[in-house]
Amino acid sequence: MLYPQTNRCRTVIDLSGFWEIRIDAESSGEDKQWQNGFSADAVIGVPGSWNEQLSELGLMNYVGKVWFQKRFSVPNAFNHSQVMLRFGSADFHARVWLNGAFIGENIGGYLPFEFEINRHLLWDQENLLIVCIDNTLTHGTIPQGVTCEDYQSFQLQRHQTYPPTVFDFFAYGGIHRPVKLTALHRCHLENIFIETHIQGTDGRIEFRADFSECSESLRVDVALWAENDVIARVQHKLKGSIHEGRFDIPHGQFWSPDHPYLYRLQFELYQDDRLIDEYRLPVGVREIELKERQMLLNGEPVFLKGFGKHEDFAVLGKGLSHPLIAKDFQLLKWIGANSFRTSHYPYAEEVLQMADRMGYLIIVEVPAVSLNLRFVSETTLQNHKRAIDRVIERDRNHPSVIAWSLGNEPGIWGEAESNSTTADQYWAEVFAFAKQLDQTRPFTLPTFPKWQDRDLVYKYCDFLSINRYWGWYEIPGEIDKAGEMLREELKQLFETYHKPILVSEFGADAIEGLHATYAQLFTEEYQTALIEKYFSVIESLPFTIGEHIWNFADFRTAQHFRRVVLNRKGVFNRQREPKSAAFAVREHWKKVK
Ligand code: GCB
Repeated sequence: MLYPQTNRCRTVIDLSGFWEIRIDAESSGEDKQWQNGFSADAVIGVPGSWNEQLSELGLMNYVGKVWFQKRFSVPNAFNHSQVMLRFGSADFHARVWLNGAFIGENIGGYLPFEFEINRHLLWDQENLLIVCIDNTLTHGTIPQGVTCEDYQSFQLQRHQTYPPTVFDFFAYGGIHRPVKLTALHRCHLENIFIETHIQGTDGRIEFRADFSECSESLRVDVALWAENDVIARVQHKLKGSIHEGRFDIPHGQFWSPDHPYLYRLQFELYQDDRLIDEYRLPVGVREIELKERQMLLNGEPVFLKGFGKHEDFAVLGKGLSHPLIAKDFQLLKWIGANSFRTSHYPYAEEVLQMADRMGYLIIVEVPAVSLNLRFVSETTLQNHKRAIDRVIERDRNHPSVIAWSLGNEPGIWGEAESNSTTADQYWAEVFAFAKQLDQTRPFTLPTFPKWQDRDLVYKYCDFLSINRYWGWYEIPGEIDKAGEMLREELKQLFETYHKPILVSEFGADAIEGLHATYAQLFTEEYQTALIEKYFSVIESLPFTIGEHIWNFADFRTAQHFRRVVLNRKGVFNRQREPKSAAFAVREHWKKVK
């Protein structure tokens, strides 16, 4: 599914703005025919989570259904076009009606979905779009949901959070990314797949373009642009709905953090000599490769300096904000990072567009966070595979995406099932499925070493990603010992698997303004010292490929006595102001190549 683009043949209308909502705590909206329209409780800003935005209506910790409605008109010019309605994401389960007719649904909170709406559009009057969103998670969803009874059955009452979650970030609800209408010709480009290769100083772009079913005989022109010039062009008669081709680029410019060079592929579709569709796609030519001890970008070793992040901000929750994305990338530059992981779910497409432009190396994560293997069913497995398929399909053309993470910390509750034959089969199937979808990038799955070096996912990962909290959850206050434990553990893992290792999480909560002359948890000094200790260990080991601090910025979690409203492991606070650690990290990363 292509990202919406306005050009000579496509027109995009953004339905972001004020929508109306009605809370459906009893889940009776459909019986009451709210799909035909309802009297509203309030106005909501879209995109944006409902939680902080409308907390005064009791929505802060709300889990359940909320109905959204929006009226819109379409220009006459849309009349002869195919009209698509696309949601960047809605969390978690969305059911959609247009003018009373059910047009479809989507399950999964972090990926786009779209519907063709021509049959139900009204051309000469206002249209009524209704969306019912339910943010309830279950054992079968990705990510999984949890109940208070689950905590009890595991005798983990003290782990219980409100609202109950199995992961350490807030389960916001709402329409989180823009809702857009696109009008385009019935015969159009549906998807593009890019692969790039490098041989010496020459680059190669291989592409495949998928078209909607078109009966007429059509011509496809594909042009390769560098800056303002077309440097190569191919023209073909379209046979069937798939068109493949390639461009060889002698003495090419390659994409990297230091030189995020983007070519542009321009697809044009002609019927006789009339242009009926076009699409422009930025393309970075680059190659990722793993050796036993290194990650190579365009044949050169690269060391990942960066963070685990979250999509989270005051009032917006997970709602997309262009200024916030721009700010975060400025801070990443300022601090000297070159990389981050989209923990613990795929981020907005706009984030990856920015990463392509600014030269960031991104590990994109599938939203299978804290999978509990006792609760896993065939439905969970199918949903997991579906999420992988959709993430890879959405993000594979971005040069910034250098690896895929298929989840985070399965078996967090220490359930025996996470170390069983069934779990092994589960991971074998998940990794095999993922690897046939993309052979150009490595796969990983961050774990915490609950099973020491016996974690079942290690053998399937191309590189290991280790989340480690020595000096915080374990042996708190003992920074030197934390360093020793980390060193021993990483060496052991490398000796067992001979795969490069990313330390994908480490850090400490720090509340800005808390200070001490001695090692004291929650002070700014402790956070700084612990991060510096981890740096010294990680950088001294020849098989590590990077250090990702947890976290870039403080973020909201469900309520628990361990968290003072937020997880405070950010080196920036939630407003993006630096803590002391940010300055220390900046000084340090200036010296690390
Ligand atoms: C982890 C998780 C992350 C948590 C973090 C913490 O291992 O991957 O989601 O937020 O620890 O701060 O506890």
